[in-house]
Amino acid sequence: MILASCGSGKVTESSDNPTLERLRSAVSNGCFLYAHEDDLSYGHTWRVSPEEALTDSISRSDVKMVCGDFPAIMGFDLGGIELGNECNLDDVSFAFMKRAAIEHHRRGGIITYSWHPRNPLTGGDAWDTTSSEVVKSILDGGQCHDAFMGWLSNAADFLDGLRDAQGNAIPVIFRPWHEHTGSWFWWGRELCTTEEYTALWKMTYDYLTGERGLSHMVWAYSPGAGNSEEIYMERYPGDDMVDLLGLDCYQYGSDEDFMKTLDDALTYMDRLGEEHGKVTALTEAGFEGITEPHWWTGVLAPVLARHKASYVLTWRNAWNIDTHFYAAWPGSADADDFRAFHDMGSTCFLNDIR
Ligand code: BMA
Repeated sequence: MILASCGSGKVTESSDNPTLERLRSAVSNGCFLYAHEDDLSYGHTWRVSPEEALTDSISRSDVKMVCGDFPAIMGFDLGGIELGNECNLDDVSFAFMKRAAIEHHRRGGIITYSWHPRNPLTGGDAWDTTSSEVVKSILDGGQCHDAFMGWLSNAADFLDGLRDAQGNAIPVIFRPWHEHTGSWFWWGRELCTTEEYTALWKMTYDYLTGERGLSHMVWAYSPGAGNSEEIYMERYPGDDMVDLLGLDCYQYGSDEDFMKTLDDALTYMDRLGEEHGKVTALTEAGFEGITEPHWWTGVLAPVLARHKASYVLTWRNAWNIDTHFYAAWPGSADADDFRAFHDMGSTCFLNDIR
């Protein structure tokens, strides 16, 4: 049984999903977990190449190099698994992704998966919004239904392979069909109806949990930011198919604008979490290139301190795009502030939860 400690409190044993229980206990201890996308796969100046996928020691991490600790949660993306590719859309080998997830779990951490699958109707990528028939085409009776069920099967095979040394399934957080309140993915708001979106979620949920028996996953719902509570909940699939209420919220303008947008959303999410009995989280966040050196303790942490989000995941530090990073790296302008963020009593990294 996994126990987690955070701040001064001690967590009780799980009677439920152990991952969900650890998130809940962080909140009841007044803490939140820090998560980083692709943290073990590459950083601002390095990467595990596909050739190193089976030999790398799984020890490099920009976050660890800066603050001495791994993130508590590691994010990975399944985009490309649907086609049976060797690497995902950001060139991370699925073989490495599997090893890294199992190792992070062994070290006491938590894993979350997003998925940017390609467009099953047009053959384009997840951002191909040229047709508003895509979701309809993959639902039962649609022309791409059978092919898409094959895609889901490939994703299920990968998720089912995430097992500890004893063969037990690892209870990952799964976050499909994200940012659907915007219209930049083929499953976005203007690309399908509410009924089609919720049917897509149900089809995904029923297949993975029912047919494939992946009942240990934590299902995260993650609309984009900047919307009213009504839009946030417009396409909510239902309490029986969601475990966690998430939010994807990035800073594009001033600190004040970001803080207000985040604060407004987390305010109604706190309430919705209570009403629906769900834990909440900032499932994606960040400020590309982090040009504000005190962003961690001066912008992000003060808003989170007012709310009940169980974790915050900042997006990836791309090794091949100079300004595309969302966590500190050795020598980055925000590195001192990131260390101060790590040292705050309210933040949990891997050493705090294992
Ligand atoms: C986006 C960017 C892209 C990346 C995609 C999926 O936000 O980081 O470069 O391909 O996420 O990870």
